[in-house]
Amino acid sequence: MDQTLAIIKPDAASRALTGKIVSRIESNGLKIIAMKLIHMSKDQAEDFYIEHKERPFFDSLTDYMASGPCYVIVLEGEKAQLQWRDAMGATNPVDAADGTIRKDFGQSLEQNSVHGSDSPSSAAREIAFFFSELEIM
Ligand code: IDP
Ligand code: MG
Repeated sequence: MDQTLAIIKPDAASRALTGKIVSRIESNGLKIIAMKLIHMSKDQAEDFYIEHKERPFFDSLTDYMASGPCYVIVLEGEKAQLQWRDAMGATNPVDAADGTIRKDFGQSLEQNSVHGSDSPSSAAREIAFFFSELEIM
């Protein structure tokens, strides 16, 4: 079994879409093995997205991620990273396939409702960023 980190980003958490997104997770056969509500500081958002530090959208992205509460979730399932990214859809909601979360709920390229790790190594790093071993079932 693989694990991945999902985030219900501030735009979705603030529009009361958490239940709908959790329902998509569960109907895709992914299992929630840890979940908590957090409000990242700007510093924490910058650390989390460090791979994008040189990108022009870094400052705006990290402001947004620190703008309100979000849910961080550990998912378990076969090929969890791929499966969850399929359910999320393309980064830009305009390009996301029908039936994906970003297509249905995303508000813009930046405020695209959900995050998912893009590889086993990023999943390991991102899960350890938010959770201790004790917090994961
Ligand atoms: P991903 O979330 O689909 O893996 P990444 O390229 O890793 O996409 O970008 C991380 C996040 O940064 C995106 O989910 C989105 O919120 C934001 N983002 C990516 N590209 C842009 C952009 O060109 N303008 C504004 N925000 C962006
Ligand atoms: Mg990414």
